[in-house]
Amino acid sequence: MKYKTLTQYLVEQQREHKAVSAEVRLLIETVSRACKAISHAVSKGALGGVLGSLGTENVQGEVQKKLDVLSNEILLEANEWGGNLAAMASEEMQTIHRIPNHYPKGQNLLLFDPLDGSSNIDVNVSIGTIFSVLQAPAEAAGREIEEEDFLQPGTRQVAAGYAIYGPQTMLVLTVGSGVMGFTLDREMGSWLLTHENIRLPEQTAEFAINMSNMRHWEAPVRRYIDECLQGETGPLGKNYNMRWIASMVADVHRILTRGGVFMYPRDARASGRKGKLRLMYEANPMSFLVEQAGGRAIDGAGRILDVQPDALHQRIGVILGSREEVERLQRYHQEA
Ligand code: P6P
Repeated sequence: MKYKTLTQYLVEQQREHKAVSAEVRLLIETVSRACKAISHAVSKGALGGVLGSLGTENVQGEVQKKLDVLSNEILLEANEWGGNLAAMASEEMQTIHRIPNHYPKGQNLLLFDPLDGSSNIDVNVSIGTIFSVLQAPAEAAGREIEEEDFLQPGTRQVAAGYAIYGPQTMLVLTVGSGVMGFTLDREMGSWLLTHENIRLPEQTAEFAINMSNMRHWEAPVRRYIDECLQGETGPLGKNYNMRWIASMVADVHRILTRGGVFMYPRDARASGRKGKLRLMYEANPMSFLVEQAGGRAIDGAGRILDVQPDALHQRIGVILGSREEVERLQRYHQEA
């Protein structure tokens, strides 16, 4: 079977829908090349001397794995020279990364979690890269980009996606015209459009949450999970299955593929009061993808994409996936 390549898809989007400027097309192609390099490094594992920790902590206070830092460096180096970026921001860096003056600059802002789920690296479980593309605000023209220029609600994203480094390496992408899945053909080095117009099933019988945090959950989350656990004899009238990979990219990819609801809600812990996941480069790109596939994404009572950020690394509660389940959870939060 002949598959369309990522470049063909992006050129068509640029030509037909004007949803993609030449700058954004080049940016996505550059990010996809960086993800190929990260996939290559990840797949070497112990043979590449890239497993294990560096003994340092990132801005989140999390132990940095060698591959976290390597993946971050790959993305920075790949994107600095392209001329289509004004600046970048990463989970691994405290401050924004401006484009060096000897390179041309563009209008886009790129945010990424270079290697999400990295606690799974050393145990050979799927991990991924998450990215989000915003446009520099018009008032930033002629001046240096500041952190505040990144603080835009998720509805302003012009593109978002993730690469998942699993049994296959895939790139799942939206430019606002639905969600497309590309599988990496390692022999050709091409991203091939194997999953066109991914649609997230509106109903599900599968939830994903870290059950060990149950005692910390807020009432609406507790109510929903209790009802799921009651199975077909309970108010939801069906038996539910549970999955938790502890790698957001892998959990979200499963949900985009077969439905489900992913939950990392805020909770009563000091560390969980605002949630664990980061708004700008985890929740927003994943919410854009999920909504483009027909799903929903909320932080409790409200839509994640509407949240006005007030800090680059701010955290947020995340509930996303099959429309019917997420709308039920939103009702439970509103009734609380
Ligand atoms: P826990 C990985 O560290 C991550 O940021 C997400 O990819 C994942 O969904 C979550 O944290 C797992 O958290 O508390 O279950 O280990």
